[in-house]
Amino acid sequence: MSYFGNVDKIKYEGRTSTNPLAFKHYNPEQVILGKTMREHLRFAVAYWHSYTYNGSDPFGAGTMLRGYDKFTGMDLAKARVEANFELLNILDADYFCFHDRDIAPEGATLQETNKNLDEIVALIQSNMKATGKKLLWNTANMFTNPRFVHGAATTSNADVYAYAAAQVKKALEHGKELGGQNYVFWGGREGYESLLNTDMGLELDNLARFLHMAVDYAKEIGFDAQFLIEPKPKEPSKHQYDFDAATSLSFLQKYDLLKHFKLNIEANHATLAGHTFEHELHVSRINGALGSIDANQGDVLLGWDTDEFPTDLYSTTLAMYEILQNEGGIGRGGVNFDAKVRRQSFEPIDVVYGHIAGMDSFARGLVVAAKLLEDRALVNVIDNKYASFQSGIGADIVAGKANFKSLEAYALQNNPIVNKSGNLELVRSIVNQYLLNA
Ligand code: XUL
Ligand code: CO
Repeated sequence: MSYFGNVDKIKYEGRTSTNPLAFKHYNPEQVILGKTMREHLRFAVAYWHSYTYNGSDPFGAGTMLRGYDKFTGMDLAKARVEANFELLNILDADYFCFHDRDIAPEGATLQETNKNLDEIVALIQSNMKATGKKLLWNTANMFTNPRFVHGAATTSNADVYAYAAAQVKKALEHGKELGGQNYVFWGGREGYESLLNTDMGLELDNLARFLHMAVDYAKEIGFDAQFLIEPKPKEPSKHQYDFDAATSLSFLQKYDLLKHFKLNIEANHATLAGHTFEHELHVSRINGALGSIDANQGDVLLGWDTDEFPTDLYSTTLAMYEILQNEGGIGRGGVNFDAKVRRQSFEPIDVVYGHIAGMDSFARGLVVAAKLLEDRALVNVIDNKYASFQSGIGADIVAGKANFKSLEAYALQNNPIVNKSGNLELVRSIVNQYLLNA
């Protein structure tokens, strides 16, 4: 059975190709700065947007036409597994990601839900063995079911807290079984609507206790995945506790969790927080916490999480510029397409086009970013701008040899102060030149 119209594996045909079912820039085995594109990018398909999303929005019903829609329950879940491995093969993508509730339906009890999950995880595992495809990360959906109305690890109801813990325990066991590279926490309902009825201190303490329990249990069962927090400022919560990278890092530091967690940075979450994608990647990187990325893009005209496939080359270039400068690059993380086709792109082939667009955009970003680094095009500009810290009083400051008295003595005799231009317009035109020519 084919769910994507018997499409052959997508191949690289180069930038002059007009074949819509070919890569123009993603050439998996091409070596850039000592690693293949495949190794740099570690592309992953998101189960939820690719197979379970039906195109509905707050004003209208689902529009997606999918060959497995004729099934329900466990039959539907099994058909989606088949669709997943078919799409991974078509895209030549090595990884996928899922929430527990994406892959198997909830039953009437937790026991039944877990039984459903176990069965699908076993099916996924046999497909992974047969195809060599890998799990980039899994996570627990603790936001869709009404029981999470007040949150999961930050709920006001201890019974829900216990349920959430049971859910994550199971997810960690499945992550281990499937050899997951990472395990993600995105706190969809971990936030608040109004402080008038919220005990924020208790909620944050409980969230930290929850994460410590997850770390302890993973250790106990020998699941050595990298734990990741995915920051997002709002939606569905009005205020989410993992607002952005800096907020998440300060939470992790306060609760002594920094050594166990890195961040999964999503482009559209960055922009919702009033930052650029590269800002969030940069904050993570300089704090040694850049773990993985959710690759998508928002719409400047809309204020919500539109999760579009990334096609903005400026953004993918600056994202790859950060990733290439990260120690070990993307490491055991990857480029996960947390992206969905538009409601009007309802044919199965649109999911393929969306991924090709995203993969080519990141591949192009990788090439341009590598060239910018190789030529030190921006590094030289920055070195020049901060040259005053290379010698004299600046070198003393950096070496920790200065104090207020020595700085005052210097300032009193240093007249006039001369600043250098930041040359921002020149810098921007250099980036454009590389985007067009690299
Ligand atoms: C929601 C979002 C999630 C996480 C995983 O905005 O990005 O899908 O990536 O829970
Ligand atoms: Co995401």
